[in-house]
Amino acid sequence: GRALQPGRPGRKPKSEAKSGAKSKDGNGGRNGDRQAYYERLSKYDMAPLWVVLKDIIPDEPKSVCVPAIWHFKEVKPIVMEAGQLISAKEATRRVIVLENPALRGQSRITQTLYAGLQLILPGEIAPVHRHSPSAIRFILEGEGAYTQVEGEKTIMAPGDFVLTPNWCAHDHGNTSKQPMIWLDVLDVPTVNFFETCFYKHYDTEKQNTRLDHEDSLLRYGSGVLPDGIEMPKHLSPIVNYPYRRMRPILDRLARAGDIDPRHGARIRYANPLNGGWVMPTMGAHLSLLPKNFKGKPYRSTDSTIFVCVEGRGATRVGGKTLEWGPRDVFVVPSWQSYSHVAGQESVLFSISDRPAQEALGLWRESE
Ligand code: GTQ
Repeated sequence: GRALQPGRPGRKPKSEAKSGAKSKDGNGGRNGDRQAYYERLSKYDMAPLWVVLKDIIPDEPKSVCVPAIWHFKEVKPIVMEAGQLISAKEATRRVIVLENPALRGQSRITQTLYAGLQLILPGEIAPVHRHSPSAIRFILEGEGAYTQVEGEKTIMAPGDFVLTPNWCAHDHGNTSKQPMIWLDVLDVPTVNFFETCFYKHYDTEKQNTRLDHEDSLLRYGSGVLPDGIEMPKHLSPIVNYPYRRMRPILDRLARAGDIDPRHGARIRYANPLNGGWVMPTMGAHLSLLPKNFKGKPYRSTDSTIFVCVEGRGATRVGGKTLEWGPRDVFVVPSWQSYSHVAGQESVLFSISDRPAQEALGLWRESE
């Protein structure tokens, strides 16, 4: 992993490393003197800034990740094979990690986010645990499996967006008759960057269900709030934002002509307590691209993971054309201009670390 970090101090400088110690450097022999000096510095765990300055402080972001797409049709059979090899119980979570091709071996799809395809077969239980990384699930296929988050059970369907915030106990189970596959996105690389990860295993398989399906959606997502209760406001109390409830809102926006030239008719998943992002580290959108949509180019500093929910289209990014259809997952790197086109009406889900960048005053966008 380390070797991939650009400009890590201690790396041999490109320009001077190979010029050797003698005076044929067109620099009056100073390169040799410098090299000897760098070696002396190194013994004290010190290094010259001027050699790495352009790498550690580039003029603009140069993402180390690359645009990539996972076509569901291709990867589903391979994900299903895992179901023959290991149980959800033995694996704890039976997940196939999506690794950015430029970040292989690092369990990440972007520098800050982890993504994976989780498979749970009929009758299986993924036992209860909790951890500091926050998770979201975006349901790709299957219907009727559940997740429980801090005692609230939610039954999931394709397109549902489910939150498992930092340190909330969660277990999954499939009481339906079909396999279920969903996309997990976690802020694992971010949490590990700060070296703040904790994990707790429980001895019981399932947590006791205290709250019914959609309790939090009805309680907090109906335009009212329980009066007089104190609760943390930095994250959304809603466990599941069901597709069945979100999809008609996109139609309303599109019909009213509320269509962004870059993003289409787009909603932002919001925390009903303050209107902010659903979590401090990850934020998500759902957008409808009308038939024959030709999006204007856009870029922003948050590398973004997309999922096609409905329709078919393509995204141009970094000289590549990513052609997507239902349940395909693709990723757009930081500060690379992209544009969407869709021949038929399409729906895209997207998620990124934008809330974290905004909280730190770092986020930028441009045309
Ligand atoms: O469902 O709890 O993809 O703990 C990775 C770690 C899913 C989960 C992942 C996890 C989970």
